[in-house]
Amino acid sequence: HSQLRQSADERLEQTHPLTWRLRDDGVRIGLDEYRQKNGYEGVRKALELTPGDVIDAMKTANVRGRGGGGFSAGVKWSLTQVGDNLPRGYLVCNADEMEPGTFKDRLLLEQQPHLLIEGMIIAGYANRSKYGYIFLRGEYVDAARAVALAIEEAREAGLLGDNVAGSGFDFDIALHTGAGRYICGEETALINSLEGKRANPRAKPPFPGQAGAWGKPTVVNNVETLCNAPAVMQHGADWYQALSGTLSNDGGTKLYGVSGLVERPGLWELPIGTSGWEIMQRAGGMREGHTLKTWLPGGGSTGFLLPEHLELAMDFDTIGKYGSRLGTGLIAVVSQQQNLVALLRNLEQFFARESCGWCTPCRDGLPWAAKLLQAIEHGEGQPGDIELLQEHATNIGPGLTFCAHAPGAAMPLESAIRHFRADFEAGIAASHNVVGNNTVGNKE
Ligand code: L3W
Repeated sequence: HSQLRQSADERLEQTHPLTWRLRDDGVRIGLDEYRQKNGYEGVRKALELTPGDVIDAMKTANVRGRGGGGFSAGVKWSLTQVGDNLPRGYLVCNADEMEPGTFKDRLLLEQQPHLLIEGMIIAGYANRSKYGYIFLRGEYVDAARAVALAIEEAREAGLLGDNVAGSGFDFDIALHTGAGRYICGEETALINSLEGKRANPRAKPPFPGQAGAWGKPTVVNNVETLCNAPAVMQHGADWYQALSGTLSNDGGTKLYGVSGLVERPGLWELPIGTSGWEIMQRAGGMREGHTLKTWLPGGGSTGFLLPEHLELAMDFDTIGKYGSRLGTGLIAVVSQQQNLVALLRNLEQFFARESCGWCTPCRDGLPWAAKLLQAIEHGEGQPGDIELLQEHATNIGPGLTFCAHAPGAAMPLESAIRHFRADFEAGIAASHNVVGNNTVGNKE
């Protein structure tokens, strides 16, 4: 039985580098179990290479940022390779997972924190950092406990602290829990928050890799991105890149998920570039009595797509061509039986509430958009409201604010109107079909 189990594990390791060790009961994998299953092999291999070779491997593997940006992790790591002063700066893991409909990093943090720690040691070594921070969403209490325990275990085993695994490289990790604001997930706001300042985003450039925390070069990577580094080191860049086969030019696997009115909402590790349709099969399709109207491919700050777009490869470049973005890769479905305007109003209210208030189009534009949507939702929209919403979507779009918060909020708004204008018109028609004696109800 144990031999069978071992060969099944070996097969899984070849296809599911992020999740193959996870237990059916969801219990956190401790250091011993992690090590029995090839844990920290990636660190061992990385420490035999030069930092430059580690960075080159990440570039060849084409690991793209899994937080939603899709920027090459290898290129990001190479930004810090200037100047002779060591240590060069900081590594920050962005674990402030708060994107609507996104619950992928939580799984890794709660159940396999050593994979993240291993990825951070590799990234820290590549960047010649002495300290790494995990900026964790405050509400993720179980994850905080799991990560804190794993940091302790790694320290006791000599994998963190001075002279990591006898290599002469010093690296330690501090866990920092946030206070519950979405904007802290924006990398420069996160850095400000970490420094003890108000979480306002900073202008870019300079990018954090050039000048980040306390003015030093700082690499900020999402949890899932860092969790890919151990497999790249252990099995090689070409192996990792080939995991996506012919599906995508991007390398590796991706944690994809589905939420909403499907049979089995959940999370699956699949080759990057898997189609939305294939992912929906894992979720068992729409729940009985529901048909798919539209879907968001990767969180609330992506654009709505149509059912026929489920055929597309879920990778950064493909989804980007259809007026949306891959984002976090966690699909949120909307059924024909749901009210799209109400759903959008809910999203925009969230974005309005979470604006840091620094840029006027974001601070004032988002609440205004949410208010217009609320009126339309209740059949109280005025003629011209749709055009006003479209204008808002343009005014909060890319390049007009310091950070991607408002442009992210513009994406579902703009795409919903583009695809489903009639839904919005219905909310306006009702209030203007009041006839002479205040009788509401021209339903034609
Ligand atoms: C050096 C350049 N570095 C870009 C770096 C940049 C960042 C990364 C991605 O937001 C989106 C956002 C959310 N030299 C560089 C460079 N970089 N050009 O690359 O940059 P960017 O500008 O694409 O975006 P961003 O500000 O990091 C990422 C969206 O993700 N989102 C939110 C997700 C939230 C979570 C969560 O809660 N965990 O993941 C989902 O789609 O709206 O549009 O590091 O410095 N020339």
